[in-house]
Order: sequence, then C-alpha cells, then structure tokens
Amino acid sequence: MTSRLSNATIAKLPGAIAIPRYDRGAVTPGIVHLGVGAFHRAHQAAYVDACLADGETDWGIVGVSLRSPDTRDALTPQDGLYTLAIRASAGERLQVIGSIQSLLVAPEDPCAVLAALTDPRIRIVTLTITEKAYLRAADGTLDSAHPDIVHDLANPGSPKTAHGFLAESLARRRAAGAPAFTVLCCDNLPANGATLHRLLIEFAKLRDSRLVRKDDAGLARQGDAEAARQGDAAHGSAGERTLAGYVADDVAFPSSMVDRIVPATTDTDRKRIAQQLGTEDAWPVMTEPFCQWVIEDRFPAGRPAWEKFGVTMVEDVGPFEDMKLRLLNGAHSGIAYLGLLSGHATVDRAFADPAIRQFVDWLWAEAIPTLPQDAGLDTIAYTAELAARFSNTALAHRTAQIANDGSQKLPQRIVASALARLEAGLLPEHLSLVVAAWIAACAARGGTLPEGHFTDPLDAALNDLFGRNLPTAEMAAAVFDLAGFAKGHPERQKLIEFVATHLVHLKQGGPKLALAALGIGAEPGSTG
Ligand code: CS2
Repeated sequence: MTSRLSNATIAKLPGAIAIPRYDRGAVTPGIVHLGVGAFHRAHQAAYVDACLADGETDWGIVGVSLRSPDTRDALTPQDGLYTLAIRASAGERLQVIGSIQSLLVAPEDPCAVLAALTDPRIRIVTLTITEKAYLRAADGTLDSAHPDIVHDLANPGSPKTAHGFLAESLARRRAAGAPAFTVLCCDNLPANGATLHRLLIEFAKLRDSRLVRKDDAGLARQGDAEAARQGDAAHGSAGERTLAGYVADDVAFPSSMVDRIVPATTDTDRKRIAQQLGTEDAWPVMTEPFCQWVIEDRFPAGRPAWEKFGVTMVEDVGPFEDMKLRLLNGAHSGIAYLGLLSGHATVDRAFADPAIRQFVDWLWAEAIPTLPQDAGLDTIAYTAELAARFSNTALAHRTAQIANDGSQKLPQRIVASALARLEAGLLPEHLSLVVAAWIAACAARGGTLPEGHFTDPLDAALNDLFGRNLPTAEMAAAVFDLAGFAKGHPERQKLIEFVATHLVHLKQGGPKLALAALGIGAEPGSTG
C-alpha cells in the first residue's frame, strides 16, 4: 500500500469511516497545543473537531511537540489528519480527525513556536506535557535549578520549556498590546490550572529579577525592561507591572479534568487501520468509547462551544479532579505495579486477576472517604464504570506504560489520600501498598522485569539507592526524601512504616504474600 491518508485521499475512504465534513481550508487557528501526543489527539482534538463540524471556523489547532519530531513527521505529510480508533471489547469504530492544522517541533524551531503563540488569533493555549514537564522541585515549587529553566532564563527568545514559551509569548503579546491567551492545562495534576499558574508566576519572577539585573548592566531588552524596572513592589500599583504581576492578574488559568484511556499505538494497530482505511496512516490513535472533560469556565478571550459536545463547564473542577486522580489514576497505578510484579502485561489481564480485582475494590474503599463529601459525587456509579473500562479487552493498555514516571504521579494519586486517611485516624493499608509496589517494581528492573521496562525521572538516583542495600525502612524513607512524598507532613513517618512493612512482604513472597497479608487471596501462612 503506497497511498497515505491526506486531504487528497480522504474522500476515497470506505463509507463506514467518519471523516471531517467541514471545509478544513476555511478554518483559522485559535488554539496552540503544547504536547501534541496521542492523548491530546484522542481527547481535546476530538472535541475541537466536533465544534468545527458544527460550523465553528476559528478554533483550528497548531500542535507543538516540545521534544521529539515524531508526531510532526507522521502527520505533516497527512495534512494533520489521523485516525482515531475507538475500541470496545465488542468492536472498533474509526473516525478521522481534522482539527490539527499544522505541527511544529520546538527544539528545531523555537522561533516558529513563539510566532504561533504570539499570533493574535490564538486565544487558548492547551497543554498535555505530562507531570514531569512542569519541573517541580520535591517541595512542589518551580525547580529553578533545572538546566532547562536555567537555559530559558538566560535565553528567553529560544526557550525549551513550556514555562519559557508561555512567559516569552505572554510578554511579547503584552508589549504588542494584544490580549493574553487563556492557558488551559490538561495534565493529571491536582488543581492543574492553579498549579501551572503558580509555577509560571515563579518563573516570571525569576525573569523579572534577571531583567532588572541586566538592566543595571545596560543590557536589558526594551519593553520588558520597562516593566521589570518597577520590581515586585510595583505589583498591583498604578505603574506598569512586572511580567509576574501581569501573569498573576491578567492571564486566566482555568483548571480542567481530562479523562480518556489512550494506550500506545502498536505496529499491529497501524497495519489493521491501514487495511480498514485502504490507505496508510503513519500514526493512528487508539482509545476507548468513554471520554470526559470538565473545565472551569474562565475564558476571557473566548472558547469553542465545547458544552454542546459533552464537555461539562463548571465553576470549580476540584471534586471531579480528586475523584478522577484518586479513583481512576490511583487504581491504574496500583494495577500497573502489582500487575507488573505478578506478570500481567496489560490492565485488563491484571484486572481479571481475582486478587488484584479485590485489591482495587479495597483501594477504592480507602480512597472514597478522602473525597469531598458535599460535592454530589456518585462514587458508586463512577467505580462501576471504571471497572467496566479497566475490563476492556480491546485496549491492551500496557501496565508498563502506566508505570512510567511513578515519582511524579503517586503524590496526587495515592500519597494525598493515604495522608488524608492517617490525619483522620484511618489506615492506608491498600494505598500504601501501591507506593511499595512502585518501589519494588523499580528495583525489579534488570532482574525479574526487563531493564528499562519503564522509566522515571528519578531512575539514576533510585538505582543508586537500591545499590546501597539499606535496611528496608531506611530505604523507604530515602525514597520518600528523593521523591518529596509527604514532605514536611506530620504523618510522613507513619506512612513510611506502612510502606516498609509491605516492602518486606514483597521481598519475601512477592505480590501474593503482600496481598495475602491484607487478607486477599491465599492466607499469609500458605504462600510459602
Ligand atoms: C494513566 C493515565 O498512564 C497513566 O498514568 O493512568 O494516562 C490514564 O489512562 C488517563 O489519565 C485516563 O484519563
């Protein structure tokens, strides 16, 4: 097969495949998306596609990769088109998405990305850059010593980080008298909009103070320097404010909760989709039927009519976000690490393991009381739906994929609920096993699990620690220090003790013994 999915070939696709039925040529860009990976393409881009099909014309997406050229290389020859394969145990439905108009690769051409971000037609910047790209230090503040942050402060015109791109483009828009875009974070972080807002203000403060210093040396750039000269003291005063003050007061950062399971595309998927399309698609995206987006409705520069297509617009996304992070993502991490240690390669297989299934029920029972009680959350219906989603045999969602970046994910998925329980005088026996299983799975790489089976930004430091053969409790405490888990929290020590106890069981008898110690599956004495 030599032909390729594109504007020219789309009309020839078999009739059962849904295609964009709007004039793509008439659409103008309105959104820049940072982190144009599979998740974005299964989620936000699909919602925007629905709005474009409904007749909106000014919300086309400019997709930006902050790291690799792979997505751009796959999609540019296809005019930005790709297939979304919506997979249920009962079968698959294909839909071609047309909302991505152009693709940029930041490391190749940061100027082009800044040009897109300063285009006055752009009114929203969305982000899915994954937890670790927010560059938070162990205490949650901006990691100002990170080499990319240091780089971006020294080279504001050619940034590498999302912070650098957002700060520079907002500064330029402000200098040009163009209104700010709204920043819509779509990553699995708690209070994701507020968190990014706080980090960007920190970054802007560092920029402001550099500009003041540079200005003293006669090197300041025009525009920003004027503002910077006012220093922090001018924040909120009648005079021109710092960039930090501008970001704090004039840029909206609504929080949002995003949800759709998106397993990595395999070559088998590519072949199957090509056969169904009758043409090649270099990077189709696999997903499930379920899709949810809850967004705080603060868009001073306007937004697509997402609410027409199932998006819930709310005042406060907090309760939805907590429920999703603690019940879906928390269970996902538990299934991933216990699944890996039990030899299960995919979520549906791990979830079909009666011991893991039981564990997840009890994990939910531990996490549910930590959720806001007065927000009308229907946790019974929610967990029932999660159980059905985790059982989807068509997804083949790999446990190793979810296992990545545990140090960045566990704080909001597991540690927060465990600490809330301890504070309330309740036990976090199941939640703490997820932390222990993460540590055990990290340590098992290169042993019972393949080397590099999944990765974590802390890998070098973790491997160093594992090589020191510390007593279990000391090792658990050292991992907590490294990852910043429960930093400064009065219940930290208690949580470490729970984790250490599980680690001893995992070491002695694997997940079977650790689960048996919780009364799941075999009795502790019978596992040998
Ligand atoms: C998963 C999430 O990889 C992971 O860590 O838990 O990507 C999960 O599939 C999504 O958040 C679902 O919305």
